[in-house]
Amino acid sequence: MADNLTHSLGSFTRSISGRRAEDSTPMEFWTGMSQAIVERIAENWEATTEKYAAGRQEHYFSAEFLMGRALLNNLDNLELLEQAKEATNAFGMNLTDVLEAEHDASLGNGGLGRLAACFLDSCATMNLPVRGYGILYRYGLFKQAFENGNQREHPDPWMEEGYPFVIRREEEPRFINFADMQVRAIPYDMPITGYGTDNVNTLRLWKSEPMEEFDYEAFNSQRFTDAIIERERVADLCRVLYPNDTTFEGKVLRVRQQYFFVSASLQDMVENYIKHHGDDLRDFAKYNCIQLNDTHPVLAIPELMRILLDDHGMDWEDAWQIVQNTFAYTNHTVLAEALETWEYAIFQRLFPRILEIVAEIDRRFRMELEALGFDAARIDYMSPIHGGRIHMAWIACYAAFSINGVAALHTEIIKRQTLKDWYEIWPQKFNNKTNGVTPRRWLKQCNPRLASLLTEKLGSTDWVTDMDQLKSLRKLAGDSDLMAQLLGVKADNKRDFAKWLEQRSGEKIDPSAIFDVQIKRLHEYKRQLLNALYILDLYFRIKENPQKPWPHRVFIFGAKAAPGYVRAKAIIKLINTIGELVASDPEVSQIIQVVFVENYNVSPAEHIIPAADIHEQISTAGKEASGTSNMKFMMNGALCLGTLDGANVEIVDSVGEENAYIFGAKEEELPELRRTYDPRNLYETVPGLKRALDAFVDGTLDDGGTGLFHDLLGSLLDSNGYEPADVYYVLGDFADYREVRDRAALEYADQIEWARKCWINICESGRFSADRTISDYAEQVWKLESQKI
Ligand code: B1H
Repeated sequence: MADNLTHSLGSFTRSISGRRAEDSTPMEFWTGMSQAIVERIAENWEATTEKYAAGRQEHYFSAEFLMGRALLNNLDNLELLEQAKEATNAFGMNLTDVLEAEHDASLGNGGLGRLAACFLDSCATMNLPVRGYGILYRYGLFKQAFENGNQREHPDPWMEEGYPFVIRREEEPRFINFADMQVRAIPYDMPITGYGTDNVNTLRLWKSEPMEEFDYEAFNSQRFTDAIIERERVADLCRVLYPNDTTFEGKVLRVRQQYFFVSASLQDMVENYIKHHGDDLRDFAKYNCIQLNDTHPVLAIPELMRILLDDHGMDWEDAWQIVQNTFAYTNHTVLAEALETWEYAIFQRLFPRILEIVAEIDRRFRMELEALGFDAARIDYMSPIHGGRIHMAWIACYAAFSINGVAALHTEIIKRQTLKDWYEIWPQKFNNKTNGVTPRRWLKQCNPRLASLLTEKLGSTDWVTDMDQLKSLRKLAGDSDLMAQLLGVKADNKRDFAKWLEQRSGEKIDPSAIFDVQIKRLHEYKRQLLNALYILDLYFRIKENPQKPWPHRVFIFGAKAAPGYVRAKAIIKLINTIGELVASDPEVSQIIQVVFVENYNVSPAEHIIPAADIHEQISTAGKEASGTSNMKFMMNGALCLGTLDGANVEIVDSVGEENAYIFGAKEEELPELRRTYDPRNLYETVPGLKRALDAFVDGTLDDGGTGLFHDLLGSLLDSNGYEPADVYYVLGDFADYREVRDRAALEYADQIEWARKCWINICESGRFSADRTISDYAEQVWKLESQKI
């Protein structure tokens, strides 16, 4: 067998480099190995597709799939890791270097896109007939570079050097009609292997192309350049992923992207249905279900209506019934700025027929509510079209048979507030599906040392697909030798991370210090600013009393800010400037360090998370729908320093409050606290706060004369015409945060006791495996059974 992979690696690599394998680059080896993998799975992939085609299938519609790297995941799933090491070694290459050559497929912004990727992994692993549908963006999420502590964005042409894990299906094009253009949608299929199964599922990503390779008429009539420009207009559609996380941007190109991919995907589904069940579409919902990943694919609702009405001559009632039995909708945020509403005029211009259908949906909805006796104002507010805009979430709530939030607290908030009006009418539609993460990528692959320890203790690797088994190990927390082993694993991971960081950026960190990590998109509600304020205050406290036995700590950040989000960018600059202040101080820098990992992404996360001691989950209570890195950290034995928000609530419920560090105002307390909230008073009275905040503007921290730090300070202390002071309650939670964070750092000194807490977190993490989430969706929403090939 080993010979086999070595043989195919050699020949694929030679065919790519045109040189002896020995003289090929790590990138060429990566390509060669990846092609060898696709070749190996081809038969099972086709067999899986065929097996699923005639039965009931679920279709995960998402504008984002944040896949990260594919090769290690595939090698691990196919149990080829050892052979791959031997094969690369046979050519004088090292597998790690080959794996590190791979670009991340960053076709997503953050949690929502990564969740979709984890879900695909679980579906394949559980042999569920689920297929992902999305967009093949030519440029993924921008690459971040720091210049002078400021974020700069660079394009991410992630597949320009070739990407063997998508297969172009030239022969299966779909045609998409906009009022002002027609485009061809070409599917690119990515194989999704599962762990310990032969099934290979599919992620289908659409690319837009001109209707004809070439407009000969234009060419001949000397409008050659016009023809080229038209080609580019079509290619623009899939050019780039919008880099916003939880913020809606009403750009025409974005809604085009949305319609483009849902129309192509639905055409696929309908054709497959007809092929297997004939052209009477009334049983469509018996065989098909669609999960809408937030509102981005909600245009699928009127588009399926259009297909049924116009292309298949169905009447409205029959079509609407199918639609209502097909769609399920997941809400991912309660932030007002995320709510997708489109200008009426944009729909009119791009797809008038879809607008007509939405208008009819709106008309019928209003009639239904009138019949229920609702008053005019409430009906208007709830209607899909009002105020000159189309409200995507309202369409989803009306059409979907299932509406779910992504953590228990979040689901309660949408029922009570965000979607309360719909909950009152259709309580039976609402359900919770707490998020999860795949233990393959986020434990087995990224933390092989811990994985071996768990396998040793459980006597088999079965836990990899049955994470609840870890619970049985909880009782071993009293075993001090085991705790010492766990500490050894963490220490090794921390050394690995320190090495990785030094190679990547030249920064040297002390692996014996506490690694305290906050990695996530930069947003005010996530409160990286609260973290930064703590560090700044700590800096002053150390200066005051340098002889005190301060615990040594490395504060690690990773975060991208949306390019247009000025305040988020100011926070990045602030953290980097605090980092410089600390680094340039000979005393303080012996005790603490600040590291901002540039270009944070899936693969850096795989290095950071196994090395973390403490993870910061410090959002303003009620604002973070779930969070998913909290689950990854837990699985890897880091302790949560956090508020009772999102899935933190359920994590603490599982491990017990004594095995986490919880602080801050609770969601239900905040409205009352806010009524009398006076951040200026806190600034004057909370010890140290004035000193830290004054440093923003007194010359201690230099924003290069931009006024950015002054504005940040203003956002905390002053209200303006648009918003009150300190919307996210940063100063309100500061004192409690400081106390709990100080305590965590002190308690770290009792290493065995610390390890017990970490162990309990690991053992309780099964509840947060995406396998649990997906079996809940499959059973309760999708009504889906596994189909093993
Ligand atoms: C989440 C988004 C999101 N919620 C709009 N909402 C976007 C909204 O491009 N857009 O327009 C992109 C992303 N992302 C996140 O979803 C939540 O903030 C997390 O708390 C949650 O864990 C994650 C997965 O459910």
